[in-house]
Formats: sequence, structure tokens, C-alpha cells
Amino acid sequence: MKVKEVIFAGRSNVGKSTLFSSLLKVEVRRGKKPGTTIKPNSFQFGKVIFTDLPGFGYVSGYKRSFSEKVKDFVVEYIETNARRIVASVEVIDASSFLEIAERWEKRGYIPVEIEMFEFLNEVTPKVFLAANKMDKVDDPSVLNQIAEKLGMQPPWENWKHVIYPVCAKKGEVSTLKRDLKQYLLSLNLKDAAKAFR
Ligand SMILES: Nc1nc2c(ncn2[C@@H]2O[C@H](COP(=O)(O)OP(=O)(O)OP(=O)(O)O)[C@@H](O)[C@H]2O)c(=O)[nH]1
Ligand SMILES: [Mg+2]
Repeated sequence: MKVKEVIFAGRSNVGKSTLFSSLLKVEVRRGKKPGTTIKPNSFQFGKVIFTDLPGFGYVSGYKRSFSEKVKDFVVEYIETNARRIVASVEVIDASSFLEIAERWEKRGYIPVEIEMFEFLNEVTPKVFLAANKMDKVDDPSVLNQIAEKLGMQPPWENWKHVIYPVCAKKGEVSTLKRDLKQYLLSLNLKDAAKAFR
């Protein structure tokens, strides 16, 4: 059987690397500043490669043209590896997603994470949306609003198999871990399921 891949993608500083490390038995660099992950971090368990991608969007200390390059790189990486990618995890920062999305929409742009969500749904067979930093969310309607922004009809609970509230920093990732594992098992990727903490 050929090798398969699971990718983690999302805007810079949303906690992709933190989530990656709290789900899997690996340690990748996490950072206080956006732009910590510059190159993809890939780890192979059994027949599955798990890849933590660099974050697109604003990167501290770099020009805008740099973040565009990172986005192009991420898109190209996904397109190049599309045939072996069995799932993608798009990570968002649930505490700032709506504000950033609305700011972009006001300027007449499609927010980059919405664009990415649509792209991932087109190119990869299964998308898990990890709504991270839930410890910073007070408003209980945020998940409904996020669902709506991404084109899903609230209540978000109807999309429990798509939207996973998590707090990577505290290791509160159980539903996402369970379903990602289960999904890989359903593809008969038993070794890969051992990659999880
Ligand atoms: N409050 C809170 N902070 C978090 C959580 N998860 C990650 N962080 C913080 O978010 C910051 C960025 O984390 P990273 O995991 O490096 O983020 P990243 O998305 O990999 O960033 P890039 O590699 O720059 O794209 C760090 O300061 C983390 O401690 C969370 O669940 N809650
Ligand atoms: Mg990172």
C-alpha cells in the first residue's frame, strides 16, 4: 500500500504546531510569534505522513509579499500531494476568526481561511476544522457564527464531524483525536492510529 498523508494547515499563529504536538507523539517547535514554522514538519507513522505546514497570512517581521509566498507554497504543496492526502486539519483561532474575517470582508476580500476551507474541501477527501484557543472564547454563539461564515447552517452541533472546538495548549483535543483516529482506522491505516497520544 502506498503512503498517505494528513496535513495541518491554517493561518499563522493559530496553534497548528501546538495542536500537532498535543495530538501526536511528536514535538514540533511552537512559537510566541507568528511565522514559527517555516518549512513543513513531516513525521511518518506506519503508512501515514503527518505534516505540520507553515502558517499563511500575516507573519511578524516579514513583508506582505512573504506571507503571499507562504500561501502559494502551501497551496502548491497541497496540490502536489493531493493524491496521497487522505485528510486535512484546518486550524483556526476561534477567538479572533470572526473579527479578522469581518475586517477582510469589509475591504471586499474573501478571508483567507474561508478560501482555504473551500480549497481543502475541493482538493482533499476529508476536512476537520479545529476551532482552537477555545479557552479565550467567552461568547457561546461563536461556534455558530463560525459555522455560518464557513457556509454551514447553525447550530454548529449539526457539524460535529466537521467543526471541533479544541484547546491545544491544555491538550483538550479529545473529540478531534477520536474522530481523526477513527477515520484513519476506517481507511485501514492501523499503524497510523498508533501515532496519537
Ligand atoms: N490561549 C491559547 N493559546 C494557544 C493555544 N494553542 C496554541 N496557543 C498559543 O499560540 C501561539 C502560537 O502557537 P503555534 O502552535 O506556534 O502556532 P502555529 O499556528 O504553528 O504558528 P506558525 O508556525 O507561525 O504558523 C503560542 O503562543 C501558543 O502557546 C490554545 O489552545 N489557547
Ligand atoms: Mg507552526
